[in-house]
Amino acid sequence: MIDPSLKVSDDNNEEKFLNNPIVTVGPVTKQYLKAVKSYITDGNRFVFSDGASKVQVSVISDEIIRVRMAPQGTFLADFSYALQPYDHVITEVKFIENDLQYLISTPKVTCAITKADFLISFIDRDGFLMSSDAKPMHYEENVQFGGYYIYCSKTCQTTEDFYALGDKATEFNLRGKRMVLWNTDTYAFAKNQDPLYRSIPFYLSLNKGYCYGIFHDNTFKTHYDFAVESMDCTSFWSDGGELNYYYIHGPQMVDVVRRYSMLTGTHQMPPMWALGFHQCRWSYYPDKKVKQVANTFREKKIPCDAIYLDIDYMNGYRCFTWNERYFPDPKNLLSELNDIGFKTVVIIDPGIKVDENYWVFKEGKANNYFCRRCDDYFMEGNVWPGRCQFPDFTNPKVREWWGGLFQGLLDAGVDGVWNDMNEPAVFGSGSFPDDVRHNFDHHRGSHRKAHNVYGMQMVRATYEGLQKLQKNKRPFTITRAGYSGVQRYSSVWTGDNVATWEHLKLANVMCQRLSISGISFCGTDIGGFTGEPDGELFTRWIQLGVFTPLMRAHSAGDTREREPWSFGEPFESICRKFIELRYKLLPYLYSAFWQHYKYHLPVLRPVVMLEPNEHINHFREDEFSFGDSILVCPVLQPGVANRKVYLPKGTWYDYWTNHKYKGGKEFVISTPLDSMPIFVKGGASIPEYPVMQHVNEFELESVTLKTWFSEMEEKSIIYEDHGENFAYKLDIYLEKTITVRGTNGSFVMEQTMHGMYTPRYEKYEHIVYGLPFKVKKVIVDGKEIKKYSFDTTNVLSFTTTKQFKKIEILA
Ligand code: MIG
Repeated sequence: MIDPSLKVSDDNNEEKFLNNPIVTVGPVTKQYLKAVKSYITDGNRFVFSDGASKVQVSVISDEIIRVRMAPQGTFLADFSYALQPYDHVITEVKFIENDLQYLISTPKVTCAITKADFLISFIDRDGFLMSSDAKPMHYEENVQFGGYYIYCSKTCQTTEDFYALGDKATEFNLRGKRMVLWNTDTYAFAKNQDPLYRSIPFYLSLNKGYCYGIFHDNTFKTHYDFAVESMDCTSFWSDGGELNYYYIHGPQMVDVVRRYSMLTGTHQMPPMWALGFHQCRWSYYPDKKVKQVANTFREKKIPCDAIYLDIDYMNGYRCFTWNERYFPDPKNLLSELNDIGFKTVVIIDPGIKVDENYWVFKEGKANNYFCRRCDDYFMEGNVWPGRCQFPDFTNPKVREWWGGLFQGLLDAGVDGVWNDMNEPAVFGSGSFPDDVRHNFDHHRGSHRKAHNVYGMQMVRATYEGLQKLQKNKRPFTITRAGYSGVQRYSSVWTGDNVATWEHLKLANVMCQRLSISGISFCGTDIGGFTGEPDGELFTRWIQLGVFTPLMRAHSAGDTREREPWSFGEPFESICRKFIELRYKLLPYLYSAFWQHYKYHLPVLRPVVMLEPNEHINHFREDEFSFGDSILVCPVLQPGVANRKVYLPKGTWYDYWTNHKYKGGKEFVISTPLDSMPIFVKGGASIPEYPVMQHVNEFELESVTLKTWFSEMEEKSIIYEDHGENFAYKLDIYLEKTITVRGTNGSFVMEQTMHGMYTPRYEKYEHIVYGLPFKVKKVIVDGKEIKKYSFDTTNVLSFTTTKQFKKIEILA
């Protein structure tokens, strides 16, 4: 039975072209794995064979098991753009063979392979069957391009539902849907239109409170069927490459997402200003117009940190140039903007104009950096500049060159880069033809293999270039296209949406979906890219935008002006109030980002993730938690005086009124236009900044620390650092934990800290809500303080130093 010839070599150099069927005559029609004939064990890797095909099962960590299939017995080169290096913990792996099965077990999960039919299943340590193959993995030869179409089908239970998969414009729960991953420029996309801009081959299954994920690390066009073709079967298949998936165990939903982030990485800490409000439009020009918009923000006292330059800032849409008529002195303009607290973000597209007098084209041509077709012609297509060629961002040399091209923009004072059209988009044909060749980091491939990673490698080149040029300053990038792992290099927006209420609802669902797909730093074009929102829709979108990690208003060039004041009163004042709320919450959002970066938690967490055991929550998609402690429910319909909001179990307080709720059911909450349902978890401590017109407008003297009473012990994490540099990677940061607990006569708050950063402010202004008793004494670090006050609703206020260790509030 043990067959040493099955050993998988790590040296894949000679084998990647051997995967074609050379032994059989005629194409291989659909083949299913047959009975397991032999196996070999090699540390934490196990290879099984049915005589022709091989399947490798490897234990990556206690909770992650990888499965690969080689149709003709030769595995493809083991290379991934998605994975990041990470030490995964493997405690102990047990291998057992019985009459029917092979069992590979970690302390958390068992992978079982049936001998008779090669079916693979995963079982929780308490015996719950998480997932099992509905049929053996199968494959079919692709005669035209070589390689195989590869297929995997898993049984689907009646109580099982599906989530994640990136940016799909459909219901949050994916059961009953068929989806395709193929990055596509989808101007004014419709609900249920598919595919869209990003390819994130990671889905979650949730059944009876047990959750697992499947990350299929395959860049070819990939298809999903969640119980459509057959109600009891979920399938995924790809048009090429290797069947190569990671089973990610939970059983908690949030842990599956965390483990996916360990595999594929998280966002870096964004510069603090990137969490402020961003104003974008296609396009602000000339320079006077840009200044006028920026000045209006300051005159009207509406906070804003970033303004964008869309394609018209360039000379004939040539990347890395300026239109000298509209922008005769970019350096001066950007420094004037900077003086009033604006960062400037500029767009850069992949298409490079074919123009022998244009240095970028000349350099790219001279160095052979542009993509070519199978017969060696250049890949040419029309985009904004006219006839263009396109850098092959899958070539490491090209990425390095590209990264260096940003020097000029940085010298002019540019603060961030927006990568658009990187699906890649080509006018007319949509994208590149399949036969375009790519370097694929020396693993070579056609566009079929590189298409879905092209945009990610472009923004990677951008990010890495900026990082190198800016030295110790955090880059800010935003991209439209992406593949799993793109979060390591960029934030994303959801592309060309429409100014309708339906799209506002989609915006909410898509950001939650991106967040649980590893892409927390996401946002939508507030107001809708194309079409005309009225004041009400725009205002409701701003409200949702406060709670999307990236808050950017954007609009197409053929729409009416679209700034927060464009709709007059009362909309302007309400927008101001909500943008101000965003700025108050900045230290809280920053702390949520830290928890994403450090502990791999998504910033937005849907209700089903908070309470996966309640089956009805499988279908909720309006409410979500923003970080640990704030639950919001955007208003998604016009003219409504109230709406239903589900609050998960536990104690919640209305952020506006401090009314206390016992969760676990739905409530009707009134929703006048100047409000939206926002709730804070009992026991939360939320840091707030004073309203600033932009980040670092003035030196802070104190931070407001709002704390809500709880009888249960609750912890909140507050994170602080320099805000713009990479010192946090050298542990120069401060992570504070506030722990609270209460009784009917006392409330105790304790603070612990670690890290090496010292914030410059000295004081906390405390506000404590929901105390169930009349306060008689406030003791800070053992000393009673006399200066405290409470209002008619028993909200307590007092001041302490930022270093307090223990506060006792007593009846
Ligand atoms: O073909 O740069 O999604 O945000 O304003 C359209 C112009 C190109 C598409 C982007 C949009 C941007 C627009 N771009």
